[in-house]
Amino acid sequence: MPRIAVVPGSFDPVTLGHLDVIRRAAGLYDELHVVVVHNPGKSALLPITKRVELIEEAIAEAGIEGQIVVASWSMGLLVDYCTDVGASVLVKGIRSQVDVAYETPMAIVNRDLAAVETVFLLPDPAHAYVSSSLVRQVSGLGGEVGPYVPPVVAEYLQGARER
Ligand code: COD
Repeated sequence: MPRIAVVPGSFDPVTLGHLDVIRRAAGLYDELHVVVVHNPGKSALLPITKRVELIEEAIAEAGIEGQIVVASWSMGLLVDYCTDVGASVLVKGIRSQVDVAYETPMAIVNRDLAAVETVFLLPDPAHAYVSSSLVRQVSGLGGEVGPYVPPVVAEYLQGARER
């Protein structure tokens, strides 16, 4: 049986921190689904279709090896997506105690709901402070986001500012 995992997130936009988690998760599983999920607790910058497109381009640009599917999910519980594609694992990045506090209840509920386990990966220290909200803020105020995001995302945000 192939080992299938899901890396979910808002990815608004995908950052070098996300890409590092995707790269390492792709090395651990036979098939990886990177799934863009709307987080009702956050106000979005990019439409979901654009986030999917940027993730696909960033993965290609970075030459990340492995069988990777990029998708979005808005049909209900994330574990329903997992069940649909035969995934038994969610992979999430943990940067701080704040992430632990946010992710722990969800991990327990997802295991209760559908026997989907959550695997937490610690960040690459080089990107541990990077978040999409930081990128949105820097970009919105006209700053340089190149150190925090894949080149394709930096180009897109620069273009969006000039339009
Ligand atoms: N380094 C390492 N990991 C990182 C970094 C970084 N620099 N930045 C972000 N991450 C990790 C985050 O900790 C998270 O695990 C993941 O990457 C995605 O981050 P974001 O910010 O793009 O996405 P979030 O946190 O807004 O996404 C939250 C989800 C939508 C994934 C979450 O709310 C969820 O799992 N929802 C499920 C909805 C559901 O079914 N609920 C019912 C049962 S719980």
